Amino acid sequence: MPALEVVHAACPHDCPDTCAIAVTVDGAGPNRRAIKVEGDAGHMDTAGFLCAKVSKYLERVYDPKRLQYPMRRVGEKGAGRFARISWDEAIAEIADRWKALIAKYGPQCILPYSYAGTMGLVQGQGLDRRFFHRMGASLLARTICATAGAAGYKATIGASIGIEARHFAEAKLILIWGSNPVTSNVHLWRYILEAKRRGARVITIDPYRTRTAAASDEHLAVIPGTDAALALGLMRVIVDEGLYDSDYVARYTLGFEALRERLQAYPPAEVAPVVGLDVETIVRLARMYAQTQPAAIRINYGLQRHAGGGMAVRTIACLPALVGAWRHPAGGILLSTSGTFPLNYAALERPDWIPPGTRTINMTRLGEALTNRDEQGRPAGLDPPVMALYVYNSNPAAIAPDQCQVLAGLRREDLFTVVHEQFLTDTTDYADIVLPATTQLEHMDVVKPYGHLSLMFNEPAIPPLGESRSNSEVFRQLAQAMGYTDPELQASDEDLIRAILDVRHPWMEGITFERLRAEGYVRLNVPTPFAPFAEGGFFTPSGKCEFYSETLARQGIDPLPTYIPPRENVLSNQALAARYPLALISPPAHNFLNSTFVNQDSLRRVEKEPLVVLHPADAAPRAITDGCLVRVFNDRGAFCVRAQVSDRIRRGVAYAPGIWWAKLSPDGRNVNAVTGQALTDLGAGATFYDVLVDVEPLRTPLQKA
Ligand SMILES: Nc1nc2c(c(=O)[nH]1)N[C@H]1C(S)=C(S)[C@@H](COP(=O)(O)OP(=O)(O)OC[C@H]3O[C@@H](n4cnc5c(=O)[nH]c(N)nc54)[C@H](O)[C@@H]3O)O[C@H]1N2
Ligand SMILES: Nc1nc2c(c(=O)[nH]1)N[C@H]1C(S)=C(S)[C@@H](COP(=O)(O)OP(=O)(O)OC[C@H]3O[C@@H](n4cnc5c(=O)[nH]c(N)nc54)[C@H](O)[C@@H]3O)O[C@H]1N2
Ligand code: SF4
Ligand SMILES: [Mo]
Repeated sequence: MPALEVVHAACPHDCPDTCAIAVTVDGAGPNRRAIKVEGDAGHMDTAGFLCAKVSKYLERVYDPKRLQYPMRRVGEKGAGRFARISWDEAIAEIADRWKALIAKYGPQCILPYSYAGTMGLVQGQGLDRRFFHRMGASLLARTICATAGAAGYKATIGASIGIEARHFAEAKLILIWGSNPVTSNVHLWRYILEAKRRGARVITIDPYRTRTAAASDEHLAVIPGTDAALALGLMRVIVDEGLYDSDYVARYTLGFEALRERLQAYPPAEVAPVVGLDVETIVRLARMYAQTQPAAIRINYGLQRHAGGGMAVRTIACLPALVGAWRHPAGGILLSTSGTFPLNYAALERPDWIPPGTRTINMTRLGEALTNRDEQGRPAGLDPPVMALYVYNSNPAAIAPDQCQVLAGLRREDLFTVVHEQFLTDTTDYADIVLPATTQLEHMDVVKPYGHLSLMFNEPAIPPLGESRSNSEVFRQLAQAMGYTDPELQASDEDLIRAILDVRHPWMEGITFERLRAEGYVRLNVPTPFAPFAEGGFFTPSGKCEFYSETLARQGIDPLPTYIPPRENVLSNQALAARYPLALISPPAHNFLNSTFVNQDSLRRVEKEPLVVLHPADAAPRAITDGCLVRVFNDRGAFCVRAQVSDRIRRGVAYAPGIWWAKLSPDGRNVNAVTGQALTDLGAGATFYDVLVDVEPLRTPLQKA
């Protein structure tokens, strides 16, 4: 019997933690099997444990429902009926259809659609980018998650760089702001618990009493989308009471006087009703924040899924400089660490191949792009129209906003849709051709985390299951079939990793392919302890923390922090609120990762079924009782779920954790039936949590859509 072998892997999921995984494998050749996945104890930040989801990764890899061979549609679109075909047939058919469409409409009629099914750089943004750039296909703006916050953070700080996760353990005050680390960043939570043990105070700002909020010292249940107003109110108190760090402000910030002026518009008494907290709480929080050092803020993407999401992140990101929190490694703010990695994306993706003038389609507006109609039904004027869609690393039929319009687009008979997937998802149901994809155990990759500072190597542990192929392998074959002879389109996965690492930067010194592969993960050569802005050195044009941003001014955007109310909110849109009085948010479920894992029986059993949580005071007048089936609706659509009546949610807000597969939901629709395609102020991002709805008990028998 051959000895067991342990292989270095890295979690591919869209989660800040990017855990180091040790995979135990048994056997050799085609019979090689993975028999255990566990956290790699050698990695400091991920600490040898995996979350509830990925500790069950082998169930996913060996799930009998895994796609094993290519298929062609035999039923109508949406029915999900397919017949097996060979890879040769599949690739030839795709290339023939694309060539014919390109001849008639030009290459921009082809739209790639992908997001973060895998965060691996090779399988997520390597040959796919090269291939579609070479083709001249429409570009996709990948805005569905984080662009608003990234743009807002950039305006203030200059780059996605912040407190290193491990330093949270040394903070004395931690604000967890629009973030639920117990669920979505559990390895940071470990450091926060350590800080708590050492006496830190932890305050969570969230409309819902999440697991994180419940385990915090204090929970402030704000009204969704109002965080910028809260941050401005806090700054007003800090400045009025002279609690700011005048030395840090003078040396390392830009625009303090203009900010001081702006704060005149945000006295706590006016902020309080907007954010739904009382004046005393705002004043107390401001004093505590300014007077407790080091103070760490963890913001995440939850609070930027609103009309003013970019400005909200920009505004909150001003706080640490105002009080000089950055002086200490455990002081400051963390949104994402991704800007700390100076990788060679240009070599990986070859943006220089994009034909000049190529259009960009915003993935958040997929419904509009596929139907060539805007949300009001007017012609959207896309010329050429989108005639072919190639989906990989994403499940847009479940995760994209304005589901009714997305599905109307996917149902088009004249749209040629290819979906490369591990499972038969909501999206594959609309595919003309389905291709089987490998999982993380079956392909090579390097993953760049956004919650810590190590680059992670993923060694293939087992051969591909059935006939499944990795994303990069499929693009190599498509390139051949399309007659694209560029050697760059036949690059191996190893070549691609070497291209990414080909940079000269002190933080990357000594980080080679060989070393990554041998060690499994390597921390960037950043100074230790990492206190990036202790003495200024921000990545903004001025090198300072920019309270005033000339860059924004030049784009015609307010150069100062400001509060942009949600589009759909009881104060800012009273006409709509009269018909749909409840603000709906749909953050991550604990046991799913976006729509991934919803079809994994053991995890779905824990989540039980899709639900909406309502406050007792909102449920009672609607005759909604705990456990009854309800219909959640607005002008865009409706979906049916079970109601949970609980004071965990603040009054006036409904909470529907996502992202269930529509076909595994009571009426064949999920929460994205009511979300919209409107974009954020900065970064053109999605506004998933900027939604008004009403909820009613289900009166008619359920019907599957
Ligand atoms: N278990 C699990 N982990 C995940 C995911 C998952 O689906 N499941 N998804 C992954 C992905 S793709 C991402 S982007 C991250 C997201 O991670 P987070 O950004 O942490 O995710 P959200 O849950 O969207 O937002 C966090 C909290 O913000 C609250 N919130 C919503 N709107 C507002 C607001 O306006 N103001 C304030 N203060 N709070 C608000 C929500 O109630 C939620 O508890 O998580 C990743 N990790
Ligand atoms: N209502 C609402 N909607 C939301 C959100 C919300 O909070 N509320 N969150 C939004 C956010 S933050 C995000 S990031 C998006 C996430 O949206 P997506 O990035 O689409 O994420 P998933 O739903 O996890 O779907 C990823 C798919 O990729 C597949 N996949 C995994 N690995 C591979 C691979 O190697 N190759 C191929 N070809 N496929 C692979 C998986 O099987 C899975 O079906 O959803 C957004 N939608
Ligand atoms: S999903 Fe996040 S916490 Fe879970 S194993 Fe992956 S990186 Fe770690
Ligand atoms: Mo996300």
